Amino acid sequence: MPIVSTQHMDVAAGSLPTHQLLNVDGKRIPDEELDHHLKDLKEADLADFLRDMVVLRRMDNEATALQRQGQLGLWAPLLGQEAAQIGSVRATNDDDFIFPSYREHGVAWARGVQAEDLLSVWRGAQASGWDPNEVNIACQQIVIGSQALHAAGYGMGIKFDGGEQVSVAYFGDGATSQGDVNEAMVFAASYQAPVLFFCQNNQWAISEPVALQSRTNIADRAHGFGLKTWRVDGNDILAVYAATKAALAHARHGLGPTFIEAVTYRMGSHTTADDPTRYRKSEQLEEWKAKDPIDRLVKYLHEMGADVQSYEQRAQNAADEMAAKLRAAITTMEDPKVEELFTNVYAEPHEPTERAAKNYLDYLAEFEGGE
Ligand SMILES: Cc1ncc(C[n+]2csc(CCOP(=O)(O)OP(=O)(O)O)c2C)c(N)n1
Repeated sequence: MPIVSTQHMDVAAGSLPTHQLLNVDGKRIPDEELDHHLKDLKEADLADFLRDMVVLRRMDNEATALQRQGQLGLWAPLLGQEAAQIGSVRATNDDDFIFPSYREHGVAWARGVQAEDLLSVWRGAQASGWDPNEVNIACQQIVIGSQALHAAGYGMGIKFDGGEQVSVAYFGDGATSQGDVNEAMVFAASYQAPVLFFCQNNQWAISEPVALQSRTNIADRAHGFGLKTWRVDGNDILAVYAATKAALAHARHGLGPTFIEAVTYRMGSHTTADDPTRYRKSEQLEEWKAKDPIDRLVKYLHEMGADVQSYEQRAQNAADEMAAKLRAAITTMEDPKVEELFTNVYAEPHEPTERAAKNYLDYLAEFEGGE
């Protein structure tokens, strides 16, 4: 496959500014529109953001290694997208309901999902690693963009019930080309439903660069549906947090759906089954390495005069603890029984499914040792 150059592709200059509250050197940039959404953030919260991102990056590394060691079937790395995920989810209320894609491990983890429960799905040991109603986050969605429809429907339900919650859909830049996402935005806008569409523009949809499929900024697409929209530096955790707070407040005030484009970069492969060196150049990686979200927050904490060393140590300890527990759980996890494939397909007894299960088990029994 040739490496696609997008340099000749002009993306129409967007009408929306890209908010950046922390520049790559960790210097705070005033933002008239978003600054007040940071007013309640204390130094301790920033230290927690740092811990979250460090733990998350470690989880991602561990998962990639576990896949390479044959312990997982597949993994979709989030390397580079830590600020986009942590900054947004930490701005939500616990009862805001989230509909994630397969890459939002950080969002699920921040909601209280244990790393081993997350990875159990990628091991093929469970169909869902958690009960969505316990943590207000749905299972990870592989069908691109369909969770946006679920979020729109949930948001309409909140509106009909007169609730205070917001429904949040996470998806990638590629998903914005899917009919489902566009239909979801139409419905959410028509019903003025409390829905936040949160797009992590990580520049790639597998091997397809964003400029190839969208000749405008992604944020400008959403703007066209009449959604209040922000475009933010997705590697700047303060900008992501503040914009998410703004979007959620908008919805809670009954002003309808919103859209955030968090501009970030997928530093790893699309999944562990992908080799990105076949379609992208290393210079691009170097460019984005300099914009690393964790380094940037560390620089800002230094600027503030915080005791960064102790915060980093605490983050490291939390990452080590998570990693040891994760590895122990995954490497000793039992394989599911074949017949479990057929359970939970229907809520009520379902004769054709029972017949299919019996046929399959009879077939397997023909082989020596059964399964
Ligand atoms: C409906 C559907 N079409 C195609 C695919 C195959 N597919 C898996 S990931 C992907 C790219 C998605 O890119 P993007 O939305 O930018 O998200 P990212 O993977 O970058 O997080 C595609 C086309 C799929 N899973 N579902």
